[in-house]
Amino acid sequence: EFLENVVTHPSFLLGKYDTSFIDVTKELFLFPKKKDRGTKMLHYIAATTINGFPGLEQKEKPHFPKAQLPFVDEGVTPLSGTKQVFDAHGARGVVDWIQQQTNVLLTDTTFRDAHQSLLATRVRTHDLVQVAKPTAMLWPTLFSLETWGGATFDVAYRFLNEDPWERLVTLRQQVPNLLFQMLLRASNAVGYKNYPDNVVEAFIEQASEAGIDVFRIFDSLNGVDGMKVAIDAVRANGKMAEASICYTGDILNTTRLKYTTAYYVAMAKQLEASGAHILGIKDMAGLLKPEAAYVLISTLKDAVSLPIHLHTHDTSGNGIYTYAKAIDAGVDIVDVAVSSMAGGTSQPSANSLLYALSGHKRQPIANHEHLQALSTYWEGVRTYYQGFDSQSTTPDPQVYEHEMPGGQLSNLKQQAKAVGLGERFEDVKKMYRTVNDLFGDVVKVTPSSKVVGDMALFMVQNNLSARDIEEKGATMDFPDSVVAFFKGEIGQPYGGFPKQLQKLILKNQQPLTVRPGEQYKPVDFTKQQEQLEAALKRQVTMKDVLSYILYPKVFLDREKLFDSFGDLSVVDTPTFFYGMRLGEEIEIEIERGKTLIVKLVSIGEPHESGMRVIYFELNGQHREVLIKDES
Ligand code: 3PY
Ligand code: ZN
Repeated sequence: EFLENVVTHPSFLLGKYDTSFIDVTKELFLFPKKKDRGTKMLHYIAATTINGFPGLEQKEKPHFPKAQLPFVDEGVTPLSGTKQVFDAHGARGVVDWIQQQTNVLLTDTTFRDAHQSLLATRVRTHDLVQVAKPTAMLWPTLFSLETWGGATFDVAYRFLNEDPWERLVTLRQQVPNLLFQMLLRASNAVGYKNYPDNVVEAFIEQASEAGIDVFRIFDSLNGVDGMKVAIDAVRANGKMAEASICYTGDILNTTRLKYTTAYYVAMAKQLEASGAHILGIKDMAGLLKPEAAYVLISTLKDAVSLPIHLHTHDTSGNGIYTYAKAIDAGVDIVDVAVSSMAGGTSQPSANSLLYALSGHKRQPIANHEHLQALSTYWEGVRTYYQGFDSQSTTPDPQVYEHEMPGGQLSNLKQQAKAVGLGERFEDVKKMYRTVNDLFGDVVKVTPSSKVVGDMALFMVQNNLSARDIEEKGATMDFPDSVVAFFKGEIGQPYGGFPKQLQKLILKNQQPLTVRPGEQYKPVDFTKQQEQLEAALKRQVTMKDVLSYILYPKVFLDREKLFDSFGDLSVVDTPTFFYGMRLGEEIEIEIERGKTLIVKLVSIGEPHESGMRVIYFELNGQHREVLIKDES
């Protein structure tokens, strides 16, 4: 692909040239357009060293001890697991298999929800892929690994310069024995708004092909209609539909009568009738208290014949207790994370649960030492992400009042800071609940939780009370997400919208009364593909097209970054976030057996234009990179 250049030119090779040669031989100046991989990487490292990483305050690279990977023999294949049951007997076979187990089964969320809830979803494929095979080897008794979905999809493109599809395919290659599970927001797919049904269907098809076996499907307002489209598509692809109920409120609180046990039972029956293989209980904020868990799970076990999979967050500190009661009530599967990535706004600790159930007839089957080895690795990895770590690891029983989902708690804190309300976060949390009550007590999970969060910030920022909204709302401009919500664009809340408030917010706009997907025209994929190919000047895959439909700007921005810096998946995480220290030497294995040795030799003073020269050695060769100092 190198164009003809001076040293390869025939006249040059024959020694037939004088100075006029340069004037007449224009092709001498056609240098290769694309920088090579090493040069692109040096540009990235230089830019990050000088200008830092977006969202990280600290620029100077700290000294991180290298995370210790558990030793596993590369030549040994992991023990067979649920994936083999699925491949041999299909979804129905897995359901039967679950129902034959005495011991409670576990799903490990470390690869998805744990870091979404603790580390702002920033964990990179680089750190996941190394521990994927060890996890498969050391924890073959898992029901599933949650590896994908939720916020990981857009964060990969938006902040990590990664392709989430590639992540999935790469992980799948390392884990032959476990079911891969993802979180799918029903009609919102992995986005924040409703999409046409054919987008949701195509997304499920592609995710199935890339390696997902179990789809945990939920709707942010517990709307079964919107979930049905996704359930049907999952079944059509021969995969497992874990249709989920989002748990909110408190079934044992006799003063809150909207979300009762009867409400959850009715929804569970609808989901069973809609073709679910597994019933998920998605307690996204960790509101399910232990006694309530016992009542809910035992009632649901009687009401439906599906296996039940419980998901909670340990925000209150009561997670293990809730699981113990749910296990006594017969829950089939619970979600946990390895200890160093558990607790706080994340899932309860697998390691702790294993100890807690010593002597219990349903104690999960796993090996303490193996879980500890995995936890040790993650303890090391977690330090790399300290700049994103919410460090919300102490129990926050206040969650029972504010009801904010685990993934949102740290996120909203950042958002509050960004609009100058960092000092008033306590007010924001209280306001979150006020907004919930004002909106008629709604299910709060992505994206409905974002609506409530946006409204809470809006009210705290403008010093508004619920009463102010009711009295003066007619003349106010509300946040876009709030208007869209009251228009019915993410669905109809259970019990409907508060009518007065809806009028105040929508002014003269007419709300939808049907499922949003019903009024959308199907997307023309061929047209989208042509558009995208024209914009990128390359061939694209259906996966690219879907990402572009879900996140047009984010997808195109990432493509630009990729053009400038190339594939950064091989760069270690401390270097990815902080660049290099002066004099530091690192190794980058760009492919198996091919390693670049990079040394940062010196950093030149800025020129008047703000440009600086960064001097590297790359495999012993002197290299200079010119970077604009943005500080
Ligand atoms: C998501 O939708 O990303 C969630 O984790 C909701 O709890
Ligand atoms: Zn969760």
